[in-house]
Amino acid sequence: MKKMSYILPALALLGLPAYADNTHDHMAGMVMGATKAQAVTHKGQGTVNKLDVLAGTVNLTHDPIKSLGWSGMTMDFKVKNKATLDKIKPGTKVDFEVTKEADGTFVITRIIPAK
Ligand SMILES: [Cu+2]
Repeated sequence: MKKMSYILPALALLGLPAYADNTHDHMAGMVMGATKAQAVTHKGQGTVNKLDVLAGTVNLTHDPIKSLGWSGMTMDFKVKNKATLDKIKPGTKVDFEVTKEADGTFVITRIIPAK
């Protein structure tokens, strides 16, 4: 049974994605084409479900974001500047801008109540 100890780890390696996104499959292809130096801003619209001003996080249901290839969904974001959450509360419809950080996470750089 010695061979088994080689085969199993090898299979596990093959099955691993290049990086893991534990919440959203639709982000999995996004890293490939991205240029490191450029902070590309993507605009989105959505509705806030909940927020944590102290932690600087917001959960929102966003519409499809074509520039990212995202379909509409509900997800958590970090916000760059917690003060931008001042005018936001659960149920607020928002326009927002999001950029991808060097570590692959998506961070909201601007979020304002939708007109
Ligand atoms: Cu999403």
